[in-house]
Amino acid sequence: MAANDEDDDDDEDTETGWTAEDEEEFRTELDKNGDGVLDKDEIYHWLVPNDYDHIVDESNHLFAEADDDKVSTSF
Ligand SMILES: [Ca+2]
Repeated sequence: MAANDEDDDDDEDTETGWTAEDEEEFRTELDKNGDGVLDKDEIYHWLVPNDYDHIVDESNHLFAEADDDKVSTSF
């Protein structure tokens, strides 16, 4: 086992730990106003994306956990 096996992403910046993909995502998706930092609204949209419905996800999770015979319908 090599000493650096946990970090198998060759593109990762050793100082920041960010990959080129991380930086691209930050610039194009997260930093909406392009000022180089995330303000509270940008952080909120990062943590709670508009295209993800937590209620539906939790409902599906609860039904899956409660459904003993695993015959269920997801929303
Ligand atoms: Ca910003």
